[in-house]
Amino acid sequence: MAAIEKRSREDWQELDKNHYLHPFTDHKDLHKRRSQIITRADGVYIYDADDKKILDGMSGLWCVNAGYGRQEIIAAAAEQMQELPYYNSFFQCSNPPAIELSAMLQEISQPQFKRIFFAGSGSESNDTIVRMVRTYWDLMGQPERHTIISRNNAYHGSTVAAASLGGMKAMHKQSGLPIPGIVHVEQPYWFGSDRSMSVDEFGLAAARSIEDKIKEIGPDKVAAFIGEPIQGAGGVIVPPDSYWPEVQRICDEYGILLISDEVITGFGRLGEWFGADYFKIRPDFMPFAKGVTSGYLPLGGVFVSDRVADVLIDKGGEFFHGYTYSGHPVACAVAIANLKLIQSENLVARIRDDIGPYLQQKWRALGDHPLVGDTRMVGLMGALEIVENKDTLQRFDEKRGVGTICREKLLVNGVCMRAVGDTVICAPPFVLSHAEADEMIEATWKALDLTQQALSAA
Ligand code: PXG
Repeated sequence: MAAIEKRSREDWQELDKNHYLHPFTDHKDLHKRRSQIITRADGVYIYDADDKKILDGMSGLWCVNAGYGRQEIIAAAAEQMQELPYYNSFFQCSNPPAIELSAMLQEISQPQFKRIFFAGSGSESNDTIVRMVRTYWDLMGQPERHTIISRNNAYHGSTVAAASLGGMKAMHKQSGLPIPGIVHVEQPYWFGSDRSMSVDEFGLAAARSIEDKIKEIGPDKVAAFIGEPIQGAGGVIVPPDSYWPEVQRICDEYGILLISDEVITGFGRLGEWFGADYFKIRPDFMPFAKGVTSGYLPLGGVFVSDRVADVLIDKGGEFFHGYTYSGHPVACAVAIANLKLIQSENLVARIRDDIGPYLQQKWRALGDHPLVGDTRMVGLMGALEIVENKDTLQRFDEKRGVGTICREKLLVNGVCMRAVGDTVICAPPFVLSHAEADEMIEATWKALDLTQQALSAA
């Protein structure tokens, strides 16, 4: 018997409205419109309950990197479910997929990483890091090194610690966050600044806001700095070239731990295995999730550098932290199949040398549209800024919701992207063909035209 009943779109929408509380959703608004029910997917396309075909320009939620319907991944899950669907990694137990995956992850990462801690999501991975960072400094005899520096508008997840690390003001306001010992500095978003400095000057200034904060708090009280190599949920914010080298200098100079949040940028999205490789930084921790399984099953984790892991191991004592699903055998088997597929199809090099440059060039050409004030794309992670005045780069009044209008027009034209304010962002699957890239760009130009028409009609 099939686990899922076949129902009409309307029936699903009614059940959805009555029983399902969605993440990051204004339910009152949703109940007026009803949900878009996605029923199946193949390659880079998703299909809704009316069988409308939509090019998934967001890889689900930045995760379905290998594309949908990959039989190797599906088979790995089914086989592992037959063999051992679950067992825990507590009480001195382990399982082959978790062991194999940890070894495989160290092979594709920088040499300081030999050990992996598994979690179920990116948020859990960042919670793990908060606890591990503070435990590390305790073990080092510096318990006063407690404060973690993050950035405004960062996204590191939704649990209490991860949302505290994040710099989303609205999230903080809703639940009395951040928790103590987490502070925020400037994000390296030149376009969003007053643009009085050159891009590189601005990058240096944004990095030096970390140094200023360290001096303000006291260097002996700062434990770590966390940043996404490119901020994703915040609007695909690509830092100036001057930014990350200066951040690395500051972390080195003050001896603070560097955390590169690779939940979006990990596993190839920028045309290198990790964002840290792309920006040539040497982090002490890398949280990951999403692309490790191409989203086929939930899995997260943390690359822990020898600097930290050696202390945790050598000093002994129990680290009182872990999850039921740490090292879940089926999720780990799926990750192995996914990474093998990315390797055998050379998808990371394909982003660096082929589909990346191809899409980037076309994306840049969208900058000719009268509504577009700026475009940026690294690997397969891009953004365009919608502006009211192309010469002054003046933005629209945010109340007009221009980004959302454009996102809706994109959907009408068969492409799914995200809008962050008036920034339209995309992160398509790694298997995107040239023809599909063309289709994505044509739909975006058309959606921008339709947005312009809607604005002049208003
Ligand atoms: N770090 C980063 C950099 C992320 O992007 C998380 C941590 C948390 O991962 P989990 O698996 O706990 O969700 C994320 C998640 C969006 C959006 O709207 C982005 C994320 C999640 C939900 C929505 O762009 N990123």
